[in-house]
Amino acid sequence: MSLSARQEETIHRALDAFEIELPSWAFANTGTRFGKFLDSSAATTIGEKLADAAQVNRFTGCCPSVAVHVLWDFPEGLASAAPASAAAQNLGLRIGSVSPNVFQDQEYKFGSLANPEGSVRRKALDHIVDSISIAKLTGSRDITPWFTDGSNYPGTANMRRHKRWFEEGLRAAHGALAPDQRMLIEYKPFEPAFYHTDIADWGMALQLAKAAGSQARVLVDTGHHYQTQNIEQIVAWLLDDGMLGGFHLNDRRYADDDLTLGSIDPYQVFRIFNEILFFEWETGAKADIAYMVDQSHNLKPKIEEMIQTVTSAQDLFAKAAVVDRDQLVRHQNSCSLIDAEECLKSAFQTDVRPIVGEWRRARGLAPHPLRAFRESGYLKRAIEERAGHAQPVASYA
Ligand code: RM4
Ligand code: MN
Ligand code: MN
Repeated sequence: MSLSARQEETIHRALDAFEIELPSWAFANTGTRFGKFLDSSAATTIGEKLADAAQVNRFTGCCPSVAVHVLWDFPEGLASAAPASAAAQNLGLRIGSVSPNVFQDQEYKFGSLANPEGSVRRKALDHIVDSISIAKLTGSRDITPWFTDGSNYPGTANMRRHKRWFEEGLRAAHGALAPDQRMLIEYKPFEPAFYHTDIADWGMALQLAKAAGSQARVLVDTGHHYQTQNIEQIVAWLLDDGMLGGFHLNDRRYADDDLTLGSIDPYQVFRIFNEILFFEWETGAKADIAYMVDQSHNLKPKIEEMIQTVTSAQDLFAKAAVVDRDQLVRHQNSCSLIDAEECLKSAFQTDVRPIVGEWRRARGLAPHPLRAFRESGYLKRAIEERAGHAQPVASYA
């Protein structure tokens, strides 16, 4: 399919409106539960993580914010907020979503908001409320709690009581939000709880979001689904109910592998973006969605993997933007199955890279961000400056 001037214009407009938030933890040495391989250019401090994120933004032009994890990035809690914001600002960035951490401390061995011990439930709630205060100081709109609560063996936990503790805890946390803040509730089918997880799927997250209050939404981490699950249908339903808050973008071959977005199944990512753009076309309203990356770059060079991620997301978003909506709806209405499917597929098969390159040029960016980053010499300088202090920092695994 060759592109008309109108389609090119559509791609430009879609990319103008497409911002992606980078995760601070993707620039640090992360790994699997079997260990971490050190990368001598990896960031260890929040300052270094922000500097690396700024490189991604510099070459892609679409990543103005960085998601943070309170315990990993703000060791001094509230006191870390102002310096981190200032550091971000100096780099042309801002601090984005704030993730509380109620899964790492020893007290959380048997859960956080659903711990049978009242004092631990209280501690978890206090930490989430503190995280909301941090988010107020950093000017962050979204709080993104993720919970490991659940159980590992049948008979060891009262699932109904856990559910009620979650309703109670999330409602209390919601009470601390400023009027313009949101709480995005993430779900995950398993790990580290392997028998039952309290917030295991989108239905549970949706129900809890509704119980928590009017500023709560669901966060869809693309890796947190069983194989063959129809993620775009979940997205379509949440959009229709006004309950889709945002994404943690990544890819997976099995589950929660935190691989590079689109590396295993780019058609899946395209279908998700297609549902969002279809919704926007039909309603005439922009979906209020935070697009965040959540990946663990344990083998690839971290900044390069992030540039690869962001440019893949832009390509797939651009492909979704060129779906001929009028034609697709006509085919759907007349049940012309082959024509409808071919209409969708021809957009996916379109080579949008020249137009995405044009979009970059028009904004003063290099047409090939990865190449331009490699030519900048930043990585070499980072390795020299950081040599000797590369170490695994607190993060997953
Ligand atoms: C979880 C989930 C959360 C992330 C943690 C570290 O699997 O994806 O978003 O914060 O990992
Ligand atoms: Mn996630
Ligand atoms: Mn995950």
